[in-house]
Amino acid sequence: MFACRRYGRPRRCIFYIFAFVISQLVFILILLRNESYDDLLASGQLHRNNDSGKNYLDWSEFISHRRKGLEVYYQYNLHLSDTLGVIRKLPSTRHCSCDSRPRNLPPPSSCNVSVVISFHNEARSMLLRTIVSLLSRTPKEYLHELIIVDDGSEDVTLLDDLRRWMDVFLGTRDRLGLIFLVNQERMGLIWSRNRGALLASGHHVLFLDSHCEVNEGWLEPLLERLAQDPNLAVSPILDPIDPKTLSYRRGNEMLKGGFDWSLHFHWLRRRLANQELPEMPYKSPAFAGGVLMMSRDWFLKLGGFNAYLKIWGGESIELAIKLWLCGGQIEIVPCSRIGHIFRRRHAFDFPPHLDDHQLSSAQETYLHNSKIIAESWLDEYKSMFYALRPAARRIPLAHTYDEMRQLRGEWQCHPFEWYLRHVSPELRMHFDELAATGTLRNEDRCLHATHKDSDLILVSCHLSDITQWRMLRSSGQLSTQRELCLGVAIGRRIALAPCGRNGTARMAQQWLRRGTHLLHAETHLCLDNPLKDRLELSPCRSQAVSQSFQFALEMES
Ligand code: LR7
Ligand code: MN
Repeated sequence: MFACRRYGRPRRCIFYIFAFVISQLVFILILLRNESYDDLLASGQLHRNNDSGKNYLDWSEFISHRRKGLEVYYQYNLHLSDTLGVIRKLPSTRHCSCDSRPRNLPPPSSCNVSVVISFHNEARSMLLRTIVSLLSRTPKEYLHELIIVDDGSEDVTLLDDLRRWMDVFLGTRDRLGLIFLVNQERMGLIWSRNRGALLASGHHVLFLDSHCEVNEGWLEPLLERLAQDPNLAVSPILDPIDPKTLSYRRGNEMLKGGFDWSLHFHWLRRRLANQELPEMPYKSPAFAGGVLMMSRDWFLKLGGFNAYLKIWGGESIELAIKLWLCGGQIEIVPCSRIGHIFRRRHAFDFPPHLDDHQLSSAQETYLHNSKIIAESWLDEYKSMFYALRPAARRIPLAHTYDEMRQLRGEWQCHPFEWYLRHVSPELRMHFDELAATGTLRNEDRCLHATHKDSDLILVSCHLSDITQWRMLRSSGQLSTQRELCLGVAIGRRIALAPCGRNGTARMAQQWLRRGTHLLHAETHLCLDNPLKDRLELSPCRSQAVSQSFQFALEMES
């Protein structure tokens, strides 16, 4: 002002100063907007943890916009998630040699990735941390696009807010495609992921849960493997994030993925071959859970996730069987690490679709999906599945088996026998070792071991969690899924005890099959149910109905 007065034209001068200040402000704003996330990371702004949500780009505002009255139970520590910040430093969990190894990567023009994240009722802070960890720890040039599917969540403004948030966050970052999809009605995880993959245009497609944090350098080791074999599909090692404390721990690279004859997922121990280092990629009968990456074309040629499956469950097991039998392979790559919150329970409802009162709708959905897998791929071995999951017989399927088996003909896929022989000796061993399996019936009741105190009772065979027994050929032991064996305790009492490996404990647990009788090897007495509610041992009588026990599935001897 003073200067303006001295030069005699105060009004015009004030106008110039005003214009100058405004232009500077606009310039600063543009600069801020254009600051890429790399710059933000470099300036340390994205690493500020535990600062009560006051992160850059209005993180706290974004997460506080949860629709009022929305009370969703997430099955993890929501408060902690909200206060952790948009990104945090993670411990390095992979072997140190992974950091220094030179990577032999093809150019991004021939191997970039589309990431598909489908979510149903995910906490905003959790979803955002998943996305930001991905954007921050993935080489830009290899990340082709991000496809986010809101699968009918209750927080209906989330996706729009996210879109705006990411607009600011990404700034001038070029080339990243962003696709936001909403399922007005919930379609379930399996269809949502297929929907995303169909729209994807990257070379590879990767599926991620909405409560993950990718660790440094997660993508390169996976890409390197896929570049070597286009029919391969890969999984990282999943590092567990504790749902209560959100602490990030190291996942075990000595495990591979597999499943049992009920078609439930299991981890299997692996053994290192001569000269094999634990950090080297290794073959696996199934994926590490549901996180997997493969060529998009190959995924779609195989029909994607089996669209006969509903809502949640089984899709990665189905894809694993399909891949192995139809010319692909699966590898787990220990140098790639992704953190995932393993929740103890489902955080969402399953829509009821049958009126089977014995099963919860979650169990029913899983059983429905498993039945489709069994009918589509297991050939004669499906009897194992039905023996262990008898309730599956009652579940109606909307499609014919021919429709479901169509792909097998088109791709000239191997029979399931091939999978047992070449991919999962563990599953085959279970088959070879078993003399009998499934429910154990005496007249109209089945023998059940209660979960709480492992009491033995005789109950309706339709009980949803009825005990599935396994009788081993070699030892004659009769065990539950919790590795408790049926034996004879003091006073000739029939009781359950931990399965003995050798010696007297094992002797007391040895049974011989004589027709439909179960003969106790040590005492030469037969299992009997004379009062219809309590087991005892008594001299064998060939015609006694109370001594006749049938397994759901009895193998040929
Ligand atoms: O109706 C639904 N719609 C969805 O979009 C139900 C769920 N979802 C979303 C959900 O928000 C989550 O992001 O689907 C994802 C998986 O559901 P979770 O996290 O409730 O279940 P989970 O962790 O037990 O999932 C495992 O099993 C699933 C079976 O269908 C899938 O295979 C998941 O990928 C699998 N997750 C993992 O193995 C963890 C690995 C991290 C990844 C990817
Ligand atoms: Mn999950």
